[in-house]
Amino acid sequence: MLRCDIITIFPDFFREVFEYGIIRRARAAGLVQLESHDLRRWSTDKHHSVDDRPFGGGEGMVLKPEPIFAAVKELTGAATRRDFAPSTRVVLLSPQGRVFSQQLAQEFAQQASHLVLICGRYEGIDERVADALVTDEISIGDYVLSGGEPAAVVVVDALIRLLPGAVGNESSTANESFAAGLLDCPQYTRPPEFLGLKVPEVLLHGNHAEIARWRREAALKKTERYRPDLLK
Ligand code: 9D3
Repeated sequence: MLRCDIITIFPDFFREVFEYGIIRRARAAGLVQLESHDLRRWSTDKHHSVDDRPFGGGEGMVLKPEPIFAAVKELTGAATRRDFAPSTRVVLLSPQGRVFSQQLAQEFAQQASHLVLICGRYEGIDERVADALVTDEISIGDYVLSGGEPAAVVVVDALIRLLPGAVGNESSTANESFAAGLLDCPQYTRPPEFLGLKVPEVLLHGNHAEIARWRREAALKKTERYRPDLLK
């Protein structure tokens, strides 16, 4: 059983998103326990503040260290990174992180028993969180989100489907496009002609060798067009 705790100022953001498809089934089957936690629960001042003005001046607010350290301590039992169990990963979702990948999803799925995801907001997070608490600082790509919450959903989704038993056919996760280094080939279903658009003739007959050749070619063409970086 993988335990996955999300620390956020918008816990309701996650209410429905984990209630569909593979994630819902994985939860119901007891493969993963998912919970989102309101960071304000660990704020100690009377205004329940979780942020403050940046030292040195500048725009916006910075998430304070104390509530985040307190949250991670309660959830993991350890005050800093030094004392985490090796199977505990504390992930900070931030634009400054290394870019998430299928390889990292696989590493988490294989090695982690407890994942704590910290969602950033505002202009940033006090860097002592990254220095002393976080085991992995992760971005999901080079575009600007308003916070770490959508990124946490992406990481959790990619990871859960890799847990043994989460996806019906075990070999289908190993076979996936990124694992193979190519994009998927185009797929078609009935009807063979729709709005004058035809399904490639070769797929309509049962020549499996020819179909396999066509699919490899088509996957290569798609990859060359959209993701030439994968071919290098
Ligand atoms: C690097 C941009 N920052 C310059 C002042 C501002 C900023 C932009 C967006 C600070 C925080 C955010 C919120 N984004 C995330 O928390 C985030 C994110 C993202 O924006 N893109 C890709 N992956 C991620 S993971 C978390």
